[in-house]
Amino acid sequence: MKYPFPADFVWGAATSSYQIEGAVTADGRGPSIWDTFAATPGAVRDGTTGAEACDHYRRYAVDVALMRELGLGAYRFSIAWPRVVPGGTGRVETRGLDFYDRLVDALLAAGVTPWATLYHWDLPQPLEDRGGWPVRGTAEAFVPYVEAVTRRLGDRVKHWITHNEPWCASTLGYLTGEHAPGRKEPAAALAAAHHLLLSHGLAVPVIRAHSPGAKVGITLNLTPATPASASEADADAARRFDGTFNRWFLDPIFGRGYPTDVVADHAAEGVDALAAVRPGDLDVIAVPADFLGVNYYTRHVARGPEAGNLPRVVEEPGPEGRTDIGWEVHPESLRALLVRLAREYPATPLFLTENGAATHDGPGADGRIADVRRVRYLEGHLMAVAEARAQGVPVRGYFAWSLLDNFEWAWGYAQRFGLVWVDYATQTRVPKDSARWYAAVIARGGVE
Ligand code: IFM
Repeated sequence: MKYPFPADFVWGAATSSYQIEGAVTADGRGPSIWDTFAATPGAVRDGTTGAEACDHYRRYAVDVALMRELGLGAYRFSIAWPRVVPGGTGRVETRGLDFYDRLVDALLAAGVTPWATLYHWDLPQPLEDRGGWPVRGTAEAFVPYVEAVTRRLGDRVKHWITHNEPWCASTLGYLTGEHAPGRKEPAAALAAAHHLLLSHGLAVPVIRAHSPGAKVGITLNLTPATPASASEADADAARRFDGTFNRWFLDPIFGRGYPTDVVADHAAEGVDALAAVRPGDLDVIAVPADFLGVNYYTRHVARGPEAGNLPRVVEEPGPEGRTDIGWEVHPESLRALLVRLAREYPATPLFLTENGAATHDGPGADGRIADVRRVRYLEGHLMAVAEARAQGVPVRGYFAWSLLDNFEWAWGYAQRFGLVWVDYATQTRVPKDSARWYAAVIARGGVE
């Protein structure tokens, strides 16, 4: 085999609560910011919501059976805060916890290790009504929610991820307004990022207290920035993008505080990027974690400002093309990213907690789904992981995004990332060719 992986390598697939569960009013679940946002005209491109999604809340046993069939070693899912604490703070809804209890037991019975993410963007709406992530109280409210979940599941779930992609939750949610709650407030976005990180730091000891021996980490979406040319302006644009996308989250987690160059960029625009930071916060955020989760999809090519504009991301043709969501396919940037992480933030095991491609391929006349481009994408990126490992990078696992086609946020159902096709009208699941291919990779323990 050309690209072998060790026997203890974790082979998984990932999903998130709002994207697959549906059943948004079942068993006492409260509203989340995504229920509100998706119901806002124009917020989601195809006008859909996650109200039904893949109906996983009711069909989880079918989905766990699929995981077993594919030979997955692990399944990364997220827990919906509004199912567990519908009001954001206060009363715990036992029926919400019961669902995750059933799911975890089904996974364990199927030989699939559960990896639970505690926040994948579905903030209880009552907390947004009180200010959302830009308000410190939201970080504080995260702690009792985490305690309720880990008290209930911590005996069986031994892999915990506090947050998924705090860059998206803060920047898309509060700066560009493309995601819930759809606010466009630069200062609020910076405060949101800080409180997301603070809540991570506050949650880690709570998880450890209720889940003895657990491995705890956070997942960042890391997007390498390549300068469009050798010019100084393009190099500086790449530095800025790297600073805001990657280092703004990596550096405080690894105990280095917020990157001073990015703080200075903000100051030059009259913004105090550290306004929400209180004494002691950085120590809380820097709590040692057991691993770093890396979500990688693409790179950005950065070009310097033109006529007073800010630096921007430009589209390069890219030798390997783009997926149907428009993201450049660039596995080499994944290899380089992993090598860089091991060099600049050493001694932390890494897990690819998401990687995948959006392609529209659906069933042919024979019912088969020949998603050739997804297979090529996954193969190229797994080869990049193997190469990074051969260079000494401690990548210990890989989770394909996603197990199922699902609600792709502001795109609605118009983008399909699944290994498994979902017919939303009938809720039928059909494994695509990529699912069969991935099952073979898992069975062999590598890519040929
Ligand atoms: O669907 C999302 C997921 O929720 C977070 N990471 C990126 C995926 C594809 O956009």
